[in-house]
Amino acid sequence: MTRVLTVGAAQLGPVERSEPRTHVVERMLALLHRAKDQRSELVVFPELALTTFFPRWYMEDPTEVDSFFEREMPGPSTRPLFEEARKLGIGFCLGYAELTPDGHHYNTQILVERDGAIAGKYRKVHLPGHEEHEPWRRFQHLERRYFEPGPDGFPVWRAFNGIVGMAICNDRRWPETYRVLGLQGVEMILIGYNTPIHYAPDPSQDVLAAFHNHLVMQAGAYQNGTWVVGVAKGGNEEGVDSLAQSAIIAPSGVIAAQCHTNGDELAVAACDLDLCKNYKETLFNFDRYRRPDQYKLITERRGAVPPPEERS
Ligand code: CDT
Repeated sequence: MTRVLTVGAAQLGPVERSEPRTHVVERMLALLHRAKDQRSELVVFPELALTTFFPRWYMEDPTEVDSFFEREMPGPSTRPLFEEARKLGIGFCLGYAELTPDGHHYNTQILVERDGAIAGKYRKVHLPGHEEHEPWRRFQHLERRYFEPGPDGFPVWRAFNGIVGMAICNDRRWPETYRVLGLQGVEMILIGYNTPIHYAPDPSQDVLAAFHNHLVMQAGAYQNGTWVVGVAKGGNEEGVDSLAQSAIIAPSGVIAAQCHTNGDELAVAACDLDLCKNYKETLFNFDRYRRPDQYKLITERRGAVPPPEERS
C-alpha cells in the first residue's frame, strides 16, 4: 500500500494589526476549501497565523501583549476552522501565540487530525531577536521578550499514516532541529514562518533571505530523508516586507511545489512518504554510518570556543 499524503502549503499574505481574528480565519477557510478541491488531506498554515507578527512592536503593557495570545484552542474565533476542517475531513497545522492557564507564553504550533482532535503540540525552541527595545532598528524583533523557549524539545507524532514533526521559523535554520527529528524517523516536518527580509544586525544578508530560506529547508530534508513543508506569512505587513516562497520539499531536497506570490496562496504536492526510505536506508542510514561518539561537542557546548592562539 502506498503512503501518498497530499499536502497543501497554505501561505498567508499580510495580516494587519487591526484585522480581526475572525477575518483571518475566513481567509484560512477559503484556503482550506481550495485545498479540498485539490484533494489535500493536510493543510499547513504559517507561524502566528491569527494575528500580525506582533514581536515587531515594543509593548510594555502586559494586557496589550496578552491580547495577541490564545487562551484556548479551539477558541471562539478558531472554532469555525476546526469545524469546517472536520466536515471536509482535512487535517491542519496552525501556528499561534499560546497563553497557558498557568501563565506561560509560547510560540506554538499544533497538528490537528482529520477528526478535529489535536494530535500534537510543538512550542518553538529557538527564539530569535532581542529582549529590550532597540530604537535604532527600523522595526523590532522581540520574540525573546514575549515568549519563553519551548521546554519539550522536538517530538514526533504518528499521524496521517506517517511520522510527523514540527518546527517554527527560526528553528529551520538550525541543523540540530532536523537531526533530532531525523533520529526519531521523521517523514514530514511542518514549519510555519514569518521572516522579515531586512535583518538589522547585518543588512548584507537581506539580498540572500530567499536563498537562505530554501537552502536550510532543502538541506534539512535531504540530510534526514524527510519531506519538509515550509509555509510563510509573507508580503508587506505593516510596512515590513516578509519573505513568501512557501515550499514543499521532497526527501531528495528538490522543491516539489512552491508559492509564487506574496499573498494568500496554496501550493499542493502529493507526498509519497515511502520516498523517505530511499535516503534513510542508503546514504543517510544513520545506524550504519553516524558516529555519535565523535559529535559530543554538539550537546556539551553551546557557543563556539576557538583554540587558543599560538604564541609567536
Ligand atoms: N519568526 C522568526 O523566527 N523569524 C526569524 C527572523 C530572523 S531573526 C530576527 C527567522 O529566522 O526567519
